[in-house]
Amino acid sequence: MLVIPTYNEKNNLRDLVKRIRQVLPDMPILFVDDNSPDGTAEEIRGLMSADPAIRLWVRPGKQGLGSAYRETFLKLLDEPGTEYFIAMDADLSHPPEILPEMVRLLGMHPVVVGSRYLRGGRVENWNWLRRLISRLGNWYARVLTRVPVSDLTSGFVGYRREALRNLSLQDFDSEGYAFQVEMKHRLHKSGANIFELPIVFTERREGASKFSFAIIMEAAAYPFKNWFSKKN
Ligand SMILES: Nc1nc2c(ncn2[C@@H]2O[C@H](COP(=O)(O)OP(=O)(O)O)[C@@H](O)[C@H]2O)c(=O)[nH]1
Ligand SMILES: [Mg+2]
Repeated sequence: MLVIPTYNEKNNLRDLVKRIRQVLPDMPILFVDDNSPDGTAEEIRGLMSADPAIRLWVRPGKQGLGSAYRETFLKLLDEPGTEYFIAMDADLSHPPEILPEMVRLLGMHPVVVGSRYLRGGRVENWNWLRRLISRLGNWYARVLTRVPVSDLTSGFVGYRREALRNLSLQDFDSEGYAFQVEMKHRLHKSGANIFELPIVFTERREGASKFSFAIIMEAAAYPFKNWFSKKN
């Protein structure tokens, strides 16, 4: 199952679903929308009328990406059936064309990360400052957490059900990029092997990024807090 959180993504959805359906015609897709003011949920309901494998959960208001994933995974773990969950962004930054390969790899690995910083991966349409922040952030998070993954802030991640079940998701406390780092860190500590697959990440053309100074600060604090609490 694909799990796609949305906040004001109305203009990306048609293309997103079209590109997913070209490679995975029947894969269930769950959108988790935080009651976007731009009418994202309405747009999704329109797509659902033509595609019975699309589902939508609407939450009452914007509560953050980490909270969207935590709440959704906790609910999905109570529903039997689905073998794996693939988290991806709605803004077409994560190439849907790689999904069949990710699905294949999830047959062999508990966690598969779409990585920009592996040979063969890259980022398109970011300026030097945005690239530098991401590179430095990843380097710093990797040094402090010691998780051997080249793209710790990636949000394009496939999880086998068993990998998520061991995590105590209700105890997480981060949003934004910090959430992505915390997920990989906790998976690594739980003993899960994390496999990386190179991807070409393309910055969004439609809609606005939720990237902000507060999100950078939170992401900077997570590895530090963690490192500090381990040493003392
Ligand atoms: N449900 C939900 N989705 C969110 C929230 N914040 C961001 N998203 C979604 O998370 C994905 C990544 O967000 P984006 O703004 O592109 O972040 P960036 O790629 O770091 O610039 C997109 O699909 C957003 O619509 C939120 O508070 N709630
Ligand atoms: Mg984005």
